[in-house]
Amino acid sequence: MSKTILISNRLPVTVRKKDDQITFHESIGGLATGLKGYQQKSGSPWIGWAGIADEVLSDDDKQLIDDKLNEKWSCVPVSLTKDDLDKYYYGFSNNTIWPLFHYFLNKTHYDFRTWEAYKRVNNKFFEAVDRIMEADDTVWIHDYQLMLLPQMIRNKYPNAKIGFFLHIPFPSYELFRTLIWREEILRGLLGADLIGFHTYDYVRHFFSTCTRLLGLNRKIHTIIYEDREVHVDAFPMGIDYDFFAGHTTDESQAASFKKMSSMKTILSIDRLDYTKGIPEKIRSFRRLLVRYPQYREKVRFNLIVAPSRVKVDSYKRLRRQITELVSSVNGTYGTVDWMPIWFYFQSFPQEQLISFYRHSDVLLVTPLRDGMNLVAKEYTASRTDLQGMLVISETAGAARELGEAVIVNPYDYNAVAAGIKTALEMPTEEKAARNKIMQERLKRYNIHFWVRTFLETLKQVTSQPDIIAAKNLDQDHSLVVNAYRRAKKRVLFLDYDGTLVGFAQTPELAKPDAELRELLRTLAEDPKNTIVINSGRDKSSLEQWFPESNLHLVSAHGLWVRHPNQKWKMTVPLNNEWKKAIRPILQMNADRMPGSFIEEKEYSLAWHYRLCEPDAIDLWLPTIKANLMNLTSSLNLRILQGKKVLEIKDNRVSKGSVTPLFLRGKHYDFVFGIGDDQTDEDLFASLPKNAFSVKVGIDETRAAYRLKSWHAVRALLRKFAETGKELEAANRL
Ligand code: GDG
Repeated sequence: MSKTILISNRLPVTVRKKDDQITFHESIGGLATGLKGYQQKSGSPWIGWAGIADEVLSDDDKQLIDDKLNEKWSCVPVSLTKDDLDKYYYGFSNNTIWPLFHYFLNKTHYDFRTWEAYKRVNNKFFEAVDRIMEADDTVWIHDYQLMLLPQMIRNKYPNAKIGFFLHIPFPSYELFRTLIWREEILRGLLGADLIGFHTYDYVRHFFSTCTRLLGLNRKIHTIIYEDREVHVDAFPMGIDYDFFAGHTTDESQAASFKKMSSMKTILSIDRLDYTKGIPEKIRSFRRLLVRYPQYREKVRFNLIVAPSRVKVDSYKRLRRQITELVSSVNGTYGTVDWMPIWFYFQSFPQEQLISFYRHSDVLLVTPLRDGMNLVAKEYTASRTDLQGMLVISETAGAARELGEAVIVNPYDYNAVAAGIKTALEMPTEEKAARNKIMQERLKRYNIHFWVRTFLETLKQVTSQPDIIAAKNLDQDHSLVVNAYRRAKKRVLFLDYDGTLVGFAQTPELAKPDAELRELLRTLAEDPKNTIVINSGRDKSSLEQWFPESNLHLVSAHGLWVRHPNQKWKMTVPLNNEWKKAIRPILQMNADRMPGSFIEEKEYSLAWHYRLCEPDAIDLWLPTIKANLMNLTSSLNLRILQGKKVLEIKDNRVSKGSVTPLFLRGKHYDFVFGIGDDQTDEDLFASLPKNAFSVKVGIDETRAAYRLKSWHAVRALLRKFAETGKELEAANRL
């Protein structure tokens, strides 16, 4: 039976070793808590690091840890060395990706060694997956430490169902593009079938990055990547609502909180991190005391900071900065009876956190950037009395769902101070009304809902029947290879760019490689074969690239033909009068769209817009097309939508218009036509019914068959060549 494998940097269980004693502890954090419930129920294996460096452990320790984690928690530990942790975790993950994705460009460090470690450790995770993976398993990968893993798994398991969820923000394209390894990261992620983010803003940024950086096309919810559709959507992570709402506070704790109840209390709980805006929060609190002095001696601020990455210098500095700010505020405004800020640099047991939630009038969540922020949700859920009010910054993902809270700009101290005042003074009924709406939402979109919808969506997007009728030849070449073997007289029409070679950035780079030359030579030398290179390229490129005299060349989408040992011949007489009317229109658009240009071919005008801003194209293309339609309707012209190109061409010239020249009176018993873009549809349409028409890629087609990429085309052509050689050898015997 197929299983679902969970993968994250940390396991939900943390291992510690003290005085040679190995102990096991529950990991803290939203992700661990969130997925634990699902894992326990489903028995899914969970792959991750157990929180202890490899060097610290003896072989016996490792065996014990492996066994215990496996038996008791279905966990599979990935062992990481101190060097891995330094470079992959503290280095690339936390010094490059974390700051950049949280918009801290000036804290983003680049180091090739950490990038190498990131690749290496992602591969370690892959090896761990590989050990337990079966072909039809589902994997759910979590977070920014493992962004290369989806593609690594895809390479070995092309049919695996792969989901990826990013727990931190996905930044705007303008930020993301500054990353040195932007393309590798993006392609790593695109190995998944489903990519989930907390909010639609992140989804939008991801789409915009894929279209701009990789020139990919998108549909409403999907990105077309190579031969697959990658589904991208928002899945805001929820909390275990019933746990927080149903939790009973123990009496002794309630009593100690009552002691501070003579005062209004403001609570803040963050991990020590510069993204959380802790110094800014303290300054905002100081602003409250300055602007609204009536609150002096009337309010107590419980500032809880959970230690994190404490060995990192910048975190040490942040801690110092917080301590200094706290003592400055306390020193300036404190009195004999009153200390404004109570600073706790420690982690609390969860029950105690809930007590804090229940006894605080205001929760102040003001990160400068935060993927979601579960603390905000936990607080709101814990307030079963419907009292208390959340003040949250608009740059936390959770603000998108908690619109009834007081929403502030965390950089604006006056606004935050005013927000705290609003929350403190909000009438009881209003608080109740707002909290009720938020609680209803949190109750519904809880953690179970999150897990369920993500996994159901993954199942749905990976089990969609092939929407395109064409039969896929990738798994099984035998049908076409057998027909090739049986045939006595064959013709093969081969498109060039995107079919025989991959797409190259510049036309010069697209010239055939040695393997392709050899392959075509072998095929063309077979006396049973007629090999036609049917391309949109100009005559001189084809001539230069294919000097072999036994290939038939068709250039300019069928305008010119050159048979072996003959001269180029024009297939239709051209009249280019129409260009005078169309060119100015295209020129006007080209002038208005930076990055676009016009290419004039003998029989067509092509407007290329590959480098244009995709939003501008989405906006203008329909209008431009409609205008051109009007103009061309009375002429013998056709508008062709290619890949990032709009071509207006003489209707009599097409890749299909040349096939009769080859087929007429020839009685081929094997007709094969292959191509990857819109212009090849004319070829497919012109072939006889029993022909093998093959589309390369996943776009809609009238072809009968399909191959996924130019690599697959090469593989098939190699089989043709081998078959030919086998037949020849058999004949010689
Ligand atoms: C990432 C994203 C996103 C905190 N202090 C203690 C403690 N906690 C618990 C809270 C909460 C969790 O840790 C913190 O969750 P957050 O969402 O606030 O932040 P992160 O875990 O840093 O990180 C974030 C999240 O992933 C989920 O996708 O929301 O944006 O950065 O559950 O209650 N728990 C205990 N003691 C503490 O002192 N026991």
